[in-house]
Amino acid sequence: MTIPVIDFSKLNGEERAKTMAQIANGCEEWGFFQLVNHGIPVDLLERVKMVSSECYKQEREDNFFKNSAPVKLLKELIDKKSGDKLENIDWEDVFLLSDDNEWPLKTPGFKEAMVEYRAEVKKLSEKLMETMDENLGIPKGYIKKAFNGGEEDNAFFGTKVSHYPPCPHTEMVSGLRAHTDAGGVVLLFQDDVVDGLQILKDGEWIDVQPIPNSIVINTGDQIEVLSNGRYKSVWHRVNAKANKTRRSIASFYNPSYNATIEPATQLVKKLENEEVKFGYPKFLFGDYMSVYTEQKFLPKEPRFQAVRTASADKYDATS
Ligand SMILES: O=C(O)CCC(=O)C(=O)O
Ligand SMILES: [Fe+2]
Repeated sequence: MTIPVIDFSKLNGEERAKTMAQIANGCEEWGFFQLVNHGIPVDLLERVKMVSSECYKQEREDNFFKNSAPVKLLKELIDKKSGDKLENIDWEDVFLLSDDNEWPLKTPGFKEAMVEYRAEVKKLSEKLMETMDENLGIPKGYIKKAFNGGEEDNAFFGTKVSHYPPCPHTEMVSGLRAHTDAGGVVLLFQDDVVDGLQILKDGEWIDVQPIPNSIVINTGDQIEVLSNGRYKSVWHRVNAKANKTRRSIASFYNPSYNATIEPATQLVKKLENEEVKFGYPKFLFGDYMSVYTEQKFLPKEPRFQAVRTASADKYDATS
């Protein structure tokens, strides 16, 4: 079984309806799909691969193996010979690029390529959200507007550059523990050849097959809430590999911390009070993130419950 692969360029031609249906199916039945011909220039993608690998080698790799927490903790565990696994840490090197944080500086061309890439992938995420608006039957621009809290360009757009270094004991630690994503839409530029990402589909872990220069799309908890459960966020994880380094660059289009998230009114039938209690909550995304930070690797339902309780005095839950 493999996740759907969708030719995004067909959205503009005769096959628009079919492509929209494929995207709807990807969102509803899978929560994950891959886009090919997505419009991000291949030469830019090639530069992004080059500068991120270079940056990892020059500025990160040494430190990972000499000083990082997962390396130290794994070594301690091996010395103990207890047969335990490392449950609370991931075998990854990761840093975040946003509009207002510090970026790695030493790798020539890194900043230029990543600024360009982030602009392209942000454009793609906005196009994609419009296809979701249309498929859900909500007004064009609804998701973007909700995530921006009604203001222009207020959403959070972050790019997480990850490397999963070779691991001497893949049975003792995960590359990235299973989770659903907190935010909106995630656009992942994964390694051309080294696999490792898996999603949980009908109770089974299946590989997200690498396709060079494709972009893997998945939706987070906020799209689940906004779509009133039509587009469910899906569990995924990364397995550590023994002999290879895997690169992945995940860009997140997330709500701003002060955006209010709730199911779109068009998607909510008039509910009885009891049902309202068990439906999706209404909350500030910042409040959700306070819960998520503590509970990222746990099921999402208790997170929705916790943020409902935390928000009860801000919003009347029955209105
Ligand atoms: O590295 C990957 O392939 C997935 C990363 C991921 O799931 C995340 O950053 O939330
Ligand atoms: Fe994720």
